[in-house]
Amino acid sequence: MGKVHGERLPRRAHHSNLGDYGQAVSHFKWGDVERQFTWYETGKVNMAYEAVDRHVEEGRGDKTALLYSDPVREEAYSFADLKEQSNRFGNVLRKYGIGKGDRVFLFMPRQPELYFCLLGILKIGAVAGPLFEAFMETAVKDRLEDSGAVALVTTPELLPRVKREELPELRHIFLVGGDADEESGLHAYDLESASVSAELEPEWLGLEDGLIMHYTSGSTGKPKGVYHVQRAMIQHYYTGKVVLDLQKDDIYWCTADPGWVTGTSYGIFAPWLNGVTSVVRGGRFNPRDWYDTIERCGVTVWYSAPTAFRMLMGAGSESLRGVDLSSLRHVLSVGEPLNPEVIRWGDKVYGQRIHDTWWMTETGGMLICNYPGMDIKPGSMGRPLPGITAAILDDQGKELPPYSMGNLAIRTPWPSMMERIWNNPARYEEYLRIPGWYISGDSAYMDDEGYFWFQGRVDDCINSSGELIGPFEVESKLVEHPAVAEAGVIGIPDALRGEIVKAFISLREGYSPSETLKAEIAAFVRAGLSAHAAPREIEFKDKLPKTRSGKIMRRVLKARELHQPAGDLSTIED
Ligand code: 6R9
Repeated sequence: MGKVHGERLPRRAHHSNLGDYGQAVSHFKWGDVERQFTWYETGKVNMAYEAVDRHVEEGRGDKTALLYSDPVREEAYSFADLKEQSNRFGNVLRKYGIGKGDRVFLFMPRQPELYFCLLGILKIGAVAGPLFEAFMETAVKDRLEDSGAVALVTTPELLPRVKREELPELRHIFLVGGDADEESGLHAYDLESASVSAELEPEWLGLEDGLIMHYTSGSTGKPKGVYHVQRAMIQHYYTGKVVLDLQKDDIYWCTADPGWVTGTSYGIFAPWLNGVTSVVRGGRFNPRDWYDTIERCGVTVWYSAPTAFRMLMGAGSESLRGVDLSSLRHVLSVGEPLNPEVIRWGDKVYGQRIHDTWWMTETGGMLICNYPGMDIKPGSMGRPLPGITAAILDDQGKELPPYSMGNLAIRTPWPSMMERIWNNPARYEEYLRIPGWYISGDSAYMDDEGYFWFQGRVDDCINSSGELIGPFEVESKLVEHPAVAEAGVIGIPDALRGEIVKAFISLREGYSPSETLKAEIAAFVRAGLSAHAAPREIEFKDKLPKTRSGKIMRRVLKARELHQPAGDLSTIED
């Protein structure tokens, strides 16, 4: 564990691992990628072994795996360090009888222990469930309850948000940086992991055995537990090579938190399966800090999101003064539409074309991308990964010709496709309602060169700063507030965040509209769910548009808000 070394890598000419796109597509076989893993020899795998132990066994143990920094800590860990720390936590979990298939959740800020623990969970074949640290009580409880998590890793600061008395299945809590209280199932992570062996035989798994769960929002119902299995490693490894263009000496930085799928698939698995050094920056976003991280660590490959790029763009040239970003070789984006304006700005200030990539929590890995060396059309998400077939379908499942807008669909299966929606097989089947295809919920069109262009979500989900927010979850929280009778939640366009949450609220008897009440209601959602789900705008209405069956018509609210035609109103109440 040394200090961060400021070694700068020479800038290299761009070369594409894909070579010629057409050739790569026609010669591609997933089977060739699988040869990379132990599975090919033994029929068994373990993600944590492939991402960490394997490098130690092959003589790369001293190589830096994790370069961590936040405003107070600055640490580096080698692959050998990660192996040891994850073995230790795996042994702690085994000591408490936790093993294959058990769900073990993590609720903590980005810090090295989060990564040790997540890998430790995977080592023993348990299923990891990372939760974003900004989640509040209800959001945490819903997810732990639905998943049936038996253990949680958290910190003393976040522990008060865990409603333990309502979670009978949650038997063990490991506190990072906290004291034990064994009677109530509270274990001190630091003491426990120091007292067990550093050696561990991983649990050997099949490709269909559990790996990780991420909760994602839908337009109705509670968040969905998207369950991924070991085979996802095939896609993580491959996309790390051909899309992230990871090479042996790269210093790679994915800015996403592991509470979102990008922070695990591409913040943990893709770089480490490829044996590459991964940068993790703790703390909050701040332009100077971010540029400083790139310069100090010598980041060569950088994967971030449109909102972050827009915020950096908004920070202006002042934030760039005196910083040297010449280490950057490849810059990528995911999570929301990447504005052509941002791409042009990236060309100018980073000397790099920002490469957009499209995928979802459910797809587990990248599917439609801009590859290094490829002609980029600003505004397009790019072309399907070799091995992936994408198409635009109408609602009956008919393939549409170029330039027709419709449902963006992917031919099933692919390696990192979710294995199920936890506890909800019916919801899983909805994605597969057209035989042979996965229906993404996005609308898009394809041009005559096979590039895909994002148009919007088919459902009511709101994409604010790259985070999908389910309107139903916010509405449910809103109506818990004593003043709120009914609530309808929509996304409205926002220059910085893509979209923001706007709530239309009808008040209960005895309450009257006021700015104070708006602020109070917004704070109520912030405290109950999370800051990003809280409405940034609230409008009080005497009555909300509803269907005759009583469903609030978000579509109508949205059309009125945006001064657009509201479409078919045949089901409206009055
Ligand atoms: C990885 C991730 C998925 C939804 C997806 C789409 C939007 C993702 C995008 C994009 C336009 C891109 N999205 N990438 N929209 N251009 N390059 O973001 O997963 O949080 O599940 O969000 O995000 O609407 O359906 P997730």
